[in-house]
Amino acid sequence: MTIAAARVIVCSPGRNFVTLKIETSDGLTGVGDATLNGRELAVAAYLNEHVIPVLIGRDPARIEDTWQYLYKGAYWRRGPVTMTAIAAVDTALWDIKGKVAGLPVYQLLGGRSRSGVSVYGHANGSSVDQLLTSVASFVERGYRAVRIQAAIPTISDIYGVTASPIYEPASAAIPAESTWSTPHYLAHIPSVFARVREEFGPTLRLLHDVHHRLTPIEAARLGKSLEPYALTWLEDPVPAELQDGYRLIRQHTTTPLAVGEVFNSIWDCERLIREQLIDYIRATVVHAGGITHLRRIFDLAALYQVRTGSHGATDLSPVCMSAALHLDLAVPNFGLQEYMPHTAETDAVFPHGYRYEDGYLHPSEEPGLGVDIDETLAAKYPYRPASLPVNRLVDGTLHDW
Ligand code: GCO
Ligand code: MG
Repeated sequence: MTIAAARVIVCSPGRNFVTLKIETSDGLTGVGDATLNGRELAVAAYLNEHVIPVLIGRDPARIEDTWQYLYKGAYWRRGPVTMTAIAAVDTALWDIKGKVAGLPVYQLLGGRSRSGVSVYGHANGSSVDQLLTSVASFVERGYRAVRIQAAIPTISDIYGVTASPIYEPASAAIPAESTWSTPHYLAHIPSVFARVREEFGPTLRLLHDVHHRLTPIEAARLGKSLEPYALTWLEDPVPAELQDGYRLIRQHTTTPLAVGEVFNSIWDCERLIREQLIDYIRATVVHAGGITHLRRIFDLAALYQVRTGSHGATDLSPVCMSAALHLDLAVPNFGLQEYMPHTAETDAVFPHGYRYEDGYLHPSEEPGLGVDIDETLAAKYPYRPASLPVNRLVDGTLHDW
């Protein structure tokens, strides 16, 4: 059996997605997510111009060899565009291998290590009362872990806080601008967690995403001030390139740390893991080289008691979510999976067999990943330019968002 064809499908059923579909000489197909939010067409061009021509005629069973071929062969290693393109190929090949074996992919990864994949949802609100209502709606639906984001008085538009039920970071063709004030944020956020704990008690798992906006000493102070509320994790407290900062934060607080949604390879996190500077690694299939490479990252993390907490925002397609769930179910050191439901349009374009039930996601039991792309439907939703926002301090200085 050989790879007979491969094509890139760019569509926008509510938001942009890039998907790679590989076809074999035996008529099997496999899909991989290649969506890099706000930079979609760069990955599409990388796949079309540099990857697809070398895939044709290769043996689809040789997943590891294909991974090495694309990684080492490019010479220019790592980086989000390259690693997202490699991830798409790798994911599609695992899908095909599952179909050949007649097994869901998690069986090929060693089988089930648990009965379901624990997930967390996103609660937020423009007032604390609105936030509490949002948390309650997750608790009613069975969620045992909820990410808490709240508006900060005096800051009008903060990324990640929205009244809309559908979360969309890439809202405009030209980046939208939000504003930020660290003093106002640090003064407000502990009182938000106090209210949530008061209302929902000590056992609901609470998370919070700082989205890279603090300096290490500010993050240390935040972690300390949140200790009474026993967070499951504080996410991306400082920009991810500044890894020494994590040591400083660690010296001051026992609030657990989660990092890695922007990481592309094991080299981005090996020090954080090896020095036990983090508690959860948030790398995910689509941006970290596919199932093959993410498994390698997770295995390294397991040695250092770092658990997984894969990114799962709506800009990762149902193809990525399907792949992530197979890995989540199989690895020994799974922690928690982010889950934000997609729009009905997206779900229709990507028919999938995973399902949510009572706080858990369950991957499809079909052979392969259990997800596909309806290309006829996808064609009805052409690509629309959409950028991620930028963030400025109140004095106009460009800041991390
Ligand atoms: C999260 C993330 C997302 C990202 C988004 C970027 O924790 O879910 O921070 O909100 O900002 O995926 O494309
Ligand atoms: Mg995040």
